[in-house]
Amino acid sequence: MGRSASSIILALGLVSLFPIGALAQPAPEQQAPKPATPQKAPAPDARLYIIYPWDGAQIRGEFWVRFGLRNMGVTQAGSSAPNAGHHHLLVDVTDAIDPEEPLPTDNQHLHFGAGQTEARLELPPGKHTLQLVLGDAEHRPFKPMLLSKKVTITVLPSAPAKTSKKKQ
Ligand SMILES: [Cu+2]
Repeated sequence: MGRSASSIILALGLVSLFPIGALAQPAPEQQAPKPATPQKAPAPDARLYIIYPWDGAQIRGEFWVRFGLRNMGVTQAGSSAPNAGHHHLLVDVTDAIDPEEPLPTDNQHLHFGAGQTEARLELPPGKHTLQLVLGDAEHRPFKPMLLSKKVTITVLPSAPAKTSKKKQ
């Protein structure tokens, strides 16, 4: 067997291996670092908490959620004001929050990028959890994360209408 035969085998091996390697390793351009500022630390004595509703509350209908933050300030999304962030309300979120990434935006991850400190919610009857997480200018958690205690509430079905059995 000459040198050419082994070259062919080597070439075939490379051809078959290449696509697997390409799938396993992201292309270099996808690994380019994002132009992100480092995540900030929260104030050491900061506390994030839900003022209302309290844990175990039973609620009928729409309700206000009131956000509490001590020893830090509330600012707008995009603002890099020192010692400040904006609120995010997690509704029925069971998966852990990624400590490095911006919080998702969907109906379970509510952003209050104008600096709001309360929100009106209407949830279907049943048990629900609410939790706050403070986010930085880029919607990322602080490092370490500043989270509130998780509050569990029960939304009661709406009261039966008194006129529901009226005569036709
Ligand atoms: Cu946000």
